[in-house]
Amino acid sequence: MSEPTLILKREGHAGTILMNRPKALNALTLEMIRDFAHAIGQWRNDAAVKLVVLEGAGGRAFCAGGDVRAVREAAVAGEHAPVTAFFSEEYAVNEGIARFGKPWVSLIDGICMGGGIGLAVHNGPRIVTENALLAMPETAIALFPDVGTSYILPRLPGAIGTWLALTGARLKGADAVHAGLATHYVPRARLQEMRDSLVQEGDTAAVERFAETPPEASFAPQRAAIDRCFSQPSVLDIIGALEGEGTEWAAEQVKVLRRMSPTSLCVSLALLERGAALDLRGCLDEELHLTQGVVHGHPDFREGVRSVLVDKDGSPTWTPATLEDVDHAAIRAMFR
Ligand code: QUE
Repeated sequence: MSEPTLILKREGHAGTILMNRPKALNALTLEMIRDFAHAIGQWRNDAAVKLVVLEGAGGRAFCAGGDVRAVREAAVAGEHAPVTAFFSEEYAVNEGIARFGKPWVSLIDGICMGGGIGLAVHNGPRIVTENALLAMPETAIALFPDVGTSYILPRLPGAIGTWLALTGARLKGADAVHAGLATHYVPRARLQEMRDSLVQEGDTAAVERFAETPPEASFAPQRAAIDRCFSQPSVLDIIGALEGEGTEWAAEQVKVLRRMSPTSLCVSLALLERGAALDLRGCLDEELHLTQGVVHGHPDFREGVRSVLVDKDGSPTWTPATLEDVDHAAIRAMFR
C-alpha cells in the first residue's frame, strides 16, 4: 500500500491535515480534494475540534497547486466529466474552508501557488516563514486566478492583486504578509513549537505569541508604480504604462507579461474586474464557467501545461501569439 496523499488526524484540540505528495510539491489530486471535503464535513460539526492545522510534507512545499497535468490529459482525451469534477469539487472545498466557522491555520513553509493559495486564503490565520514562496502563476499555463482568488485578489491593497495575477510574481514570506495574502510571519525554527502550542491549547493565541514583525517588503520601492501601472483598464494599457515608467523593474514586468498567454492575460484581467463586484460564491461560479472555455475550448491551456510541466521547454506557442491579436469579443464570450 502506498502512503495516503492526505493524512488527517485528531491531535489535542485540533484536526490536522498533512498534504503528502512531496515529490509533486503536494499538488492537489482529485483524491486529496475529496478527502479535504470529507474532513471539512466531519470537523465542522465536531465541537471537540476547535481548529484545523494544515501543512505540507517534505519541507519544500505547502502545495504547488492543482494537478493540472491530469486536467490536461483529460482535456487532450476530450473528456469533460473529470475536468468538471476536479474544478467543481476543488472550488467547493475553497468555499467550505471559507465557511468552516473555526480557525483554519495554514503553516506555509515553502512553495504555495494557485490551488495552495486557495486552501489558505479563505480563512486564517495564514502563517508564513522565511522559506515561504507564494505566487499565482496561472497566466504561464494559460489558466487564470481561480480557487476563489478572483474574490481575494481585487481586495488586496491598490493594484497588488492584478500585478500578482498577471505577472505571477513570486512573493517571499514577508512580502506575502505585506501583500495581504498571509497574516503572520514566524521563523521556520519556531514553527513546530508554535504548532504544538496550537494543538494543545485549541485556540490561536500561540500565533500572536510566536509572530514576529516581518522584514520590509522587497516590492516596497515599486509599490507606487505597481498601483499606477496595474490599475490601467487593459493589458496593453498596463504595458504602455510600464514602458512609460522607464525603470529596469518596469521593463522586466513587460518582458514577463510578453511571455504569458495573451488570451490568459486578458481573461484574468476581466475576471478580476468582475470579481471585485461579486461575493465568493459568485466568483467561484464565474471561475467554474471559465474553466469550460479555457480548458476545452482554447489551445493555450494544453500548450502552457505542456511547456511548463510536461516538456519543461519554457517556449510555449500561444494562439493568438500576441496581445495585439486577441479577439476581445471572444474573451467576453467565455464569461457567464
Ligand atoms: C502554473 C500553475 C501551476 C504550476 C506552474 C505554473 C500549477 C501546479 C504546478 C505544479 C508544480 C509542480 C508539480 C506539480 C504541479 O505548477 O497549478 O505536480 O510537481 O500544480 O506556472 O498553475
